[in-house]
This record gives sequence, structure tokens and C-alpha cells, in this order.
Amino acid sequence: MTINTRTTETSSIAQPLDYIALYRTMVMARATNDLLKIRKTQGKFPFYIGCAGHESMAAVVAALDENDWLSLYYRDLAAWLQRTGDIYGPLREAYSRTTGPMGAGRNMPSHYSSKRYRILPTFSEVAALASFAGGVGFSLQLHQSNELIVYTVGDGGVATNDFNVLFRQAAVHQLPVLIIVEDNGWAITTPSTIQWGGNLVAWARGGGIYAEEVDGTDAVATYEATCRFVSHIRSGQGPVLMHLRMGLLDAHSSSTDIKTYRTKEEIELTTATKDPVKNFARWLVAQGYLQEADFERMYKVARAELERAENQVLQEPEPTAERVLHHVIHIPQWQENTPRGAKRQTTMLGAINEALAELAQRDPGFFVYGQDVGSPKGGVFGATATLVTNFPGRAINSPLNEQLIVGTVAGSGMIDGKARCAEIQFVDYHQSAAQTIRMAARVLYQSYGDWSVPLLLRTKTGSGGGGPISSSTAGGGAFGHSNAGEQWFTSIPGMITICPATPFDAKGLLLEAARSQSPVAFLERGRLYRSEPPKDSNGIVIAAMAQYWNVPDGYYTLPLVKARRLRIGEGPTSVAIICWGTMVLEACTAAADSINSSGGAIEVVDLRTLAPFDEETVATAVHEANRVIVVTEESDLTSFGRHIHSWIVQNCFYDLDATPAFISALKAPAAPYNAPEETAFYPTARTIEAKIEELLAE
Ligand SMILES: Cc1ncc(C[n+]2csc(CCOP(=O)(O)OP(=O)(O)O)c2C)c(N)n1
Repeated sequence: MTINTRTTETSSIAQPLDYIALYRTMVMARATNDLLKIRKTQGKFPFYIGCAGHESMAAVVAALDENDWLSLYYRDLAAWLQRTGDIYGPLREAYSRTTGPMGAGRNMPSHYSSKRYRILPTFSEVAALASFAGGVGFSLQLHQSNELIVYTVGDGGVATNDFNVLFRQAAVHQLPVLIIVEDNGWAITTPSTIQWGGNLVAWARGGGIYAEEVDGTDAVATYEATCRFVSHIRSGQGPVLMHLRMGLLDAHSSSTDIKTYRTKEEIELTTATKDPVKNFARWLVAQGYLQEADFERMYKVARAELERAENQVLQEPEPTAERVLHHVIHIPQWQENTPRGAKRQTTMLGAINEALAELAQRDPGFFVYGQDVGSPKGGVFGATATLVTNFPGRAINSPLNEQLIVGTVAGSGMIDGKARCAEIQFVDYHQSAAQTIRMAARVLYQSYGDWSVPLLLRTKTGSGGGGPISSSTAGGGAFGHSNAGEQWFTSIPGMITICPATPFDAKGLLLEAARSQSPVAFLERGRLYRSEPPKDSNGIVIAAMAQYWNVPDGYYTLPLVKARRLRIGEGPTSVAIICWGTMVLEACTAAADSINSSGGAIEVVDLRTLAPFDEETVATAVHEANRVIVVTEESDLTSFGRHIHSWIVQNCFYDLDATPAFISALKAPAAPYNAPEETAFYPTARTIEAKIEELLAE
């Protein structure tokens, strides 16, 4: 299939376009749609969702440069064909062939995706790609690129949070984004009058984005309008919203019966007046480009070409079960390195500041994005203070919207495969971003390794305070400010979750995490930001831990998915305590106190990376000690700690001489604000020591 010429200049007048080539692309889209609809009806594959009525999207893409980015949705077959010229791709995905360019047969048909052609991976979740598209626009603007991104969505999608996030990203930062609402009047059976009040164009203009209504049933009008909007965006005048009026010529999908919700009259009127292929054909005749007889001939040519392609596709391999775990997650291959810089005693906050500065030093495109991070204080906890001072412009303030923060950074990372950092002030507030985080973690799998979303998501977790409860004071937590958070991230396939316990680990792990192609949740415990090394009840610093408060200058990395083994005492270990974050310090204090009174040795296993976790080290520690305690500061419901406990029961059962113990925070929503209740809510060294005694007596 030949592809149309594209506009490459920034003129406000439509560039010369090969109208016949554009028409041919639209006919090919319609012919593909017709063929796949029939094949679905014949039971050749389970589902199809089509493009009939949306073919003028080819005209939109014809008005772009081939380096411009696309974020499409399932009606955009014509846009796919216009950009790629690939008629095989849609067939390969419909028939689930490993040769499929969008997900190697893994995703439903019509979910357009191609890194090579700069088409972001379409999600089934309506509009879920919106904030990622905003992130791409953010990165383009940051690099002063002349490229832009086109984001498309149906009228139903306009009502989603994701769409509204993109609108805000584009408006606040004046991003090079063309937002296209393909308004066919329906969201399955719901008319578009339910999706927004008033007038969409007026609404967009009121919010700071230039907008126009365009007749999407007219390919030439669509092309000319797109050229104007592209020119507007490239000349730095900001984003544009195009309200593209269309008609839906088929039912919503192969699962919907059109007659149950649309009247015969409305369907007939839509078919007669809103078919962009027929309308364009009439225009081509009127202009003398084609004759009536050409239409059927061109359709037949397209159909024959498609059937030849289909025959080939049917010979191609289908997925096999053995690949089901391919491309779930990317863990960077650690390259052994010895920290060479001079060591200084530092807090965890100091170490995080240093790590972020190292990343900025090494990657000119690195930035931290979040609420207040660009202020002289460097965010509410001061983690970006060094960036603000030493790397102006790299700590960037965001609007107060966590989904917006995550989407912006995730989309930025997709452009060049480099992780940038999103800061969420308190993990409790990640919840509006939950879908975006899940999508980010799914992209690698969904696209069969084609796309990835490198993303460092740093957030303060657990209660505040000035150190572990045992060695300082309680207080500083509260509802909305003190969730542990690991249960939210460790349950997401494709996500890496890290929770450091010491300044040394925080810096080395953060630097290594930035090398991952999978998104990373980096959980920073508020109690550890400024804490000192743990002490026993006599006030003696625990030697096994103290060294990790000395942090080398410069760049060094520590391996992910590698637990740290801390031995307290001498001789064979009698108990292994599996923990992470603040609980490592509590466990060390408990172990030291127990050893002080009873002798022997206890091993504290600091998981450091929670998901995936270091199964080998956990199994070895249990094998050696024959007794185990899992300690988590999560609530005792379905938690990550319960997962570890269950894994030990399942995999280490015959190594156990006593009941595998489990200690957690209480079954309450969160730690209360006042000190007595907060102390009662969390596990402390006292709880752990009591459990050690109980276990040893069993
Ligand atoms: C977030 C989300 N909610 C619900 C659905 C189920 N669903 C799939 S398509 C669709 C309608 C979308 O309508 P619109 O955005 O107008 O696009 P159209 O199909 O009309 O082109 C719905 C509700 C979904 N996929 N994602």
C-alpha cells in the first residue's frame, strides 16, 4: 500500500495533498473493517471493534510530519494505515499472530501500538493513555522539539478523569498536543449529551486551550483544519482541541446490537450523510479527480489485496503457552561497582538528594516532577533541595493532581527509554494515579516488549516522626499521611517496589532503579528520613547497621532484588527476621536486646527490594535459623507481609522448627495522630522481642 505525502512545513495553508492516495487509504480502512467484521461473524476470532465512520482520521495523519507522535484509540484504523502503510498489522492482531506489530497477538484487535511508528500503546481502558500522551508532550516541550503529539478519544472518553488530566497538562504547561475528540454521538448506548454539559469548544477555550468544531465526515475539511492546528501548535501558540463531529456507521463493537438502541431513521440518516468515504468520493468526482466507476474498482482492488494478505497471515505462527511470562518485567542487570567516593555520615534525605543530583548530572533530560519540588525547600521534605540549588529547572512544580504527576513522568520516559522521577508527597495520595501506575507497569507485557515505561515514583510512606518509634518518639503520622503503601504496588505485575532502610542503600538503590525499563515504586519511610542508626535498649549503636549511615560521594549502584543479611550476635542463628524499611531498625534493636540477655545470634533479613523479592536469601535464612518472623508495618489484612509469610510456609515448610510468626500493624485504617494510639498501632522492637522469646520457647 502506498502512503500519502505528508505536511512537513508549518504553513497555515493546507499543503498539497495526494487526494487519491488519501481516498485509497480510507477505502482500505473500510475494506479491512468489512472483512474483519465478516470474519468475526464467521467465528474466526472472538471480538472486533471497527472504524466505519472514522476514516477521515487518515486525513489528520496526512497533515502531520512522520516524526510526530500518535496516541490513538480503537476507531483509528485509518490513522494506523496512513502512518504505517501496513495492512498486515490489523489482520495479524485480529488473528492473534506472533507477527502482530502491536502486541504480537497478545492484545485485542484495534489496539494500535508501534514504537517504530511512534504510536503509543492503546489501552482498553477508555482514555487511559491520555496522561501518558501529556507526558510525551511535556518531554517534547522540555527538549524544545518541533514535534507534537496527536491524542484521540471518543466522546465518552471526554468524561474520564484521564482526559481531564491531559486537558490540564496541556493547558497548564501549554504543551504541543492536538487533542481530537472523535464525537460519533455514542458511547456504546449512551448519547454524547450525557458526557459533558454545555459546549465542548467553549469549555476548552475557557480552560486555556484553543478549540474548534470540525466536520469529521468531510476528509478535506478535516485535513485543512488539522494543518491549521498543527501550524498553531508548532509556532508555539499552545495546544489545540479539535471537536471532530462524526457518525458511527456500525454498532459499537461485535458484542453490540445496533438496533437495540438506535432508531432505523437515525441509522439511515447517519449512513446517508455521515459516511466520510462516500462524502469524499462525491467531492473527488465533483473536483474531477475520479469518476463514479472508480469507486467500486478501488474497493475491489483493496479487498483483493487484503485477502492476499489474509492468506499469508493465516500461515504465520500463533502464540504458544510457553511465552506467557515473557516481557513481564525488566530488572536491570547489575554491574558490579565499588563506591570510590569519600564517605560521610548522612541522613536518608541527604542520600536521596545526592542520588537525584547524580542522575541530573548524568542525564541532561533528567527531572523531578511533583508538588512543591521546585521550591527552595525542595518539596515538603526537602528531597529535591540540592537539585533546586545546583540544577536549575530540573525540579519542576506540578499541579495538585497525582495522576497528572505520574502520567507526565511516565509519558516522558516512553520517548527515550530513560527514567525520570515523579514525587508524590504522601503515598496515601497516589490513589488517583492508581490506574496510570497499573497501565505503566502493563505496557511492557501488553506490547510484547515493544514499549516500556521507565519511571521512578518516589513517595514518602509510613508515619513521620524523627526515627523508629523505639529510639525516638511516636507521633507524626495520621490518616492520609502514614500508609505503608507496599500492598498497593507489590500486587502489580510488572512493577518493581523498593523500600530502603538506610541512607547507603537509599542512594545506591535509587541510582540502580533509574536503570530499569519497568516502573519503580520507591517507598521512602518518613521515620527514616532523618533517623540515626538503631541502638539497643542500653543506647549502644548496633554495629552491624551503623556503617550504612556512611554514604560515599559520587555514583554507585546496588543490585535490585538482593536482600541484605544482617547478623546480630555470634554463632549459628536461631531466628530469621524478614523485614524492610523502618522495621529493619526495630528488628535490629529487638535482636540486639534479645542477644544481650540470651546470647546466640539472630539474622535480620532486609529485603530492600520487595517485589520481586530475593527468594533465595529468604529461603537460605530460614533454612539456617529454622525459625522465622515476618514483620511489616502494613495493616494486618491482605498485605505484602502476608504474601511473604505465605511464600515461606509454601516453600520452606520442612525447614521450620516452629510456627512461622507474623507481626504487623493492627487491623485499623491507619495510624491515629496521637502518640499512644500510634504506638499501639505499629509493631515496635518490644513486639518483635516478645515474639522472639515466644518462638525460642516453642
Ligand atoms: C474506563 C472504561 N470504562 C468503561 C469501558 C467500557 N467501554 C468500552 S468502549 C466504551 C464506550 C466508549 O465510548 P466513546 O469514548 O464515545 O468511543 P466510541 O466507542 O463511541 O468511539 C465503554 C463504556 C472501558 N473500556 N473503559
